[in-house]
Amino acid sequence: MESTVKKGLSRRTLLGASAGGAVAASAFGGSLVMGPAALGLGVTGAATAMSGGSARAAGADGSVAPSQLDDYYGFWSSGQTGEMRILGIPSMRELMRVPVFNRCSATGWGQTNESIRIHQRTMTEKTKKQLAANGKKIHDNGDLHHVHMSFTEGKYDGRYLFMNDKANTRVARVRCDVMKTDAILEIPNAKGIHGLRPQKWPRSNYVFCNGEDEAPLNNDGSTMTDVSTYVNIFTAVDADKWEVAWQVQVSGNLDNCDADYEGKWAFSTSYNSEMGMTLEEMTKSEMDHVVVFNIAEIEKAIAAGQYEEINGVKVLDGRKEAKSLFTRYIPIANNPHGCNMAPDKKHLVINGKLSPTVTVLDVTRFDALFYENAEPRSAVVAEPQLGLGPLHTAFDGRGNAYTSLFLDSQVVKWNIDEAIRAHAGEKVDPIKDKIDVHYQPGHLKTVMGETLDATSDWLVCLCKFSKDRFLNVGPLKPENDQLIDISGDKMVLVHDGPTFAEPHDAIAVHPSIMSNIKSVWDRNDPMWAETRAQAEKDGVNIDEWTDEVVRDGNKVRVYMTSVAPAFSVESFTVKEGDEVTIIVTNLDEIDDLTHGFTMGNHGVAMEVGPQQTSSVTFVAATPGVYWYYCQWFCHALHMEMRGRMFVEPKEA
Ligand code: CUK
Ligand code: CUA
Ligand code: CA
Repeated sequence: MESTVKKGLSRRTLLGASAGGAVAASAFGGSLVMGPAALGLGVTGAATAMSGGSARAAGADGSVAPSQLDDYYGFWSSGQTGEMRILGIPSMRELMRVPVFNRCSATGWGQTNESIRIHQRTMTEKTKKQLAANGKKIHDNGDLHHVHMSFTEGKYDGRYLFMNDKANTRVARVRCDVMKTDAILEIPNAKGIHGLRPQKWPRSNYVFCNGEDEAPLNNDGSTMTDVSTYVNIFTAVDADKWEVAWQVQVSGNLDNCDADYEGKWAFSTSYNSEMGMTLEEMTKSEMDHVVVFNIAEIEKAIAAGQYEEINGVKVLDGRKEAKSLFTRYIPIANNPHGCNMAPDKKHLVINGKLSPTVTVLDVTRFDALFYENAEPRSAVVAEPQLGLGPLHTAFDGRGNAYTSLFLDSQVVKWNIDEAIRAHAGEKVDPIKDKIDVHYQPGHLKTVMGETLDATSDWLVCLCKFSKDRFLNVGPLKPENDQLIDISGDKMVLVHDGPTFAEPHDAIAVHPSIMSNIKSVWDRNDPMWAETRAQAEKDGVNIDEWTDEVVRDGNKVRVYMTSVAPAFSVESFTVKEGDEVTIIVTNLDEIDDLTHGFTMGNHGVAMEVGPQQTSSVTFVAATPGVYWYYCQWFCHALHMEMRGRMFVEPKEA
């Protein structure tokens, strides 16, 4: 096997070969990439091979040999953990965690001055007040459901990743060059940002954000139980400035969203067109709807000043009764969920959830929805019955769709074109295959399946329950992100990947798109621009060896540099109650040489990457000697990379 790898045989061929035997590998040579299905191995065969625990299991489980790189980056949401994760596909190895809305003990995200500034930049006065009442400066939790990359002309462009925080009504942006959060935006007026998607064409000028929860616009307690005062808000965020571009008030709530490949439309599912407040009320109607947003009409009205400014944001009225040109409402079977635009540029799939169907809409018919007396369901071109609990749909590069069936614990593969022909009366069965997954799947993702680069390689299915699939770790079990080979006619399950609470969604991106990713920070990075400005005021050059303690009333700023295995400052003295800021610049410029700064017994720790500046502020506690140390193992003398803070009594 080792030698075949060296001959340039792709791992995928090996995967097929491992199931069919080494002979098959040599028979097919290094020239073709073939999935297990193409080699005549069905679902049952793969299951047997794995449960049999044969010697081939390692090869068949999607694993990648030590030192070999994965074929794709996977960007994972983490749900209530509030971070973004990077996994390798197909190995499903977790490569990195990027803190976004959460407080990170390792990197100091949510504690360093640089990260707190990013958190606070767009925070509303109301939120500041609410946080202060709880003795906090920032929200350090989040519920991150959806991660999406920025687009240029329908394809991922490797600039940014965008994501939502359902818990605290925020959205965030991660820079792909350093994989750090660089902007967080609290969205006014809306409540509970859930669905989030970037504009695909001509580029991601907007990030579309769905407000899921209904609440009074002026949510100041003056009206609370009168549901007629509740609103729901759709938001377009300016992806470059990271501020709200405009909002549209809608009828019913908003769940998931997507955008087309022409830059004309955005669309959102609504499960509560009833405006119900109880489960019974929210599921009462036979039909809910999809809202179609007309971007050109909205932009025209904004430019013409036809908006109302509410809490500093331009808001348009797109409710049904307003009869505007901003929106149209397409009736869809009760409580739909996923909203997925196909890479054929034409078809939008709405997933039924309570209905066993998905509804296929032809977006080229959306213009006609705005004609007088238009039939609201005229864009429906198929409604295949797929199974119980359809939640989300992914696409390959061959016109097929893959829909998760939450209640059936299955993924169903179906053909879009055949579904449309069947809807038109032709005798054709669009369902191509079904596979059991373990268990209760939510999102599922193909490689770049939400772009014009959709491939027919892998499918990742994010299951909500793992039950018996892993060693029991107590009442709280991991989720199970399963890797499925979709290169052949039949889907083949190849790997179980346990994940912690609770990735909802993921995308897979080819490494060629990530070519601007850095290993060492640029000294002029904007991340610490304000820290640099303060240093300049203090007359300190943070680009060079520094060892300065600046006293400014009861504020003390300690400037130090780190070069393995030492900090430039071996000790410093402050007084009890002083507000101490530590500014560390890592002068090492070697790949992977990260230092850290931990102040003992003060709950303070931060990452300082190669050529990075990080700073943290805390109040010196009770008098005594406190050791600080580097918490990233950086050198043979890493343990010795430490120093002392002397805290003198106040009246000394
Ligand atoms: S939602 Cu979680 S499974 Cu928040 Cu994308 Cu459908
Ligand atoms: Cu520097 Cu450990
Ligand atoms: Ca409903």
